[in-house]
Amino acid sequence: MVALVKQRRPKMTYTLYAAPLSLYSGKARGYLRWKNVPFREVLATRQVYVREILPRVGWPVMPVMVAPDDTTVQDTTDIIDYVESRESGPTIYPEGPKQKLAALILELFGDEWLLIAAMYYRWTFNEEFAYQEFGNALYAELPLEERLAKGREDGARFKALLPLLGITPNTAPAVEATYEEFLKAFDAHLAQHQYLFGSRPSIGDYGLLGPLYAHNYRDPASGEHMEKTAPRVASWCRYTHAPQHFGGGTFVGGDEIPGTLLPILKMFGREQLPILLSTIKHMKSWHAANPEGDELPRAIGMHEFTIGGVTDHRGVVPYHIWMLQRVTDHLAALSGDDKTQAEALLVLIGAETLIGLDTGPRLQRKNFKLHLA
Ligand SMILES: N[C@@H](CCC(=O)N[C@@H](CS)C(=O)NCC(=O)O)C(=O)O
Repeated sequence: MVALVKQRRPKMTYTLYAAPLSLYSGKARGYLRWKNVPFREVLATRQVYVREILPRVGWPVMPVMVAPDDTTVQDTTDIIDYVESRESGPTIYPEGPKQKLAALILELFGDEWLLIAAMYYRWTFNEEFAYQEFGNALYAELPLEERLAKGREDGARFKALLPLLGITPNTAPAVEATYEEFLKAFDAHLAQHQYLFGSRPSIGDYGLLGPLYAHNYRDPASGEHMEKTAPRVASWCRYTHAPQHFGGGTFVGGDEIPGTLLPILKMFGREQLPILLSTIKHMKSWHAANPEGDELPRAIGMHEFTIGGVTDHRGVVPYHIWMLQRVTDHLAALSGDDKTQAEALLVLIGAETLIGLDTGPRLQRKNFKLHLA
């Protein structure tokens, strides 16, 4: 006799609709585990999309979190900030203005720039595994052998996004070279520190965790490569995403930015920042051409970008500017010595353009979509 398993949403805990293969699910899950709040993870199957995600959010995406009072929260940044503002215990936002600045930058770098390497490595070296994983997550109710064919259909839609991310045969060697450079730098940093800023993880660690854990550690061929070339990064993936670990630790004293982080922060200044600046230019033109526009499309055309010295094209994504505005808001709130110190850091990492930057129309998330504020 087969037991009937009822999937009830417990009232006192958070629920995370997520899946093992999902990049941003790994980011949220790692954070919730460290924060040590009670939560249940529910696999985001097709049925769960239909029953929970679509009615709550209006479009298909994961992860989605439902709070104990039934509030729906979508987007990992909003999920983390929602929990941070309601739960006691240590915070993942450093108090030091420089560390907080670097942490916000690295969240953006992980979420949106390392995404390129995450998608490239999954679909170049782990394609069959990924299809099976799509099948296992979305069609968990089907017999194993039927899942692969279904997973192929869904996986193909994600693979088709590669050119929009600027991943082409032309950029592929540069994607590999810049990822190798990142791995080497992060591995060297982890020889000195447990996390980015000491023995406590920050919002920046969780930004990096998405691409590094769910794709580049967990996908078998990429994981093997990481174990070999950057074993400390593989170990960091394990403990940052670990089932339970002490939600404590401290950020290094004196608001110090470990010197070993500078090569990574400089990658942000050199590689990602120019695209963000170009995105702002496009956003301003879009706004001028759509003065009545309110909800933003997910992409507003294509633009030129350069990765590892190779130039190609990719989509213009307004969401990146929503995340950048978190960085510039933090900067704008600083004064006196804090401001001087933060600006000196930006100069050091080649991101001085961020000082006093006009980021274009103000953006906000409303009803799980991006809008002009
Ligand atoms: N910025 C969002 C991104 C979420 C996201 O892109 N999730 C992927 C799975 S890892 C997804 O569901 N994508 C579907 C889509 O974007 O249409 C977050 O931080 O939560």
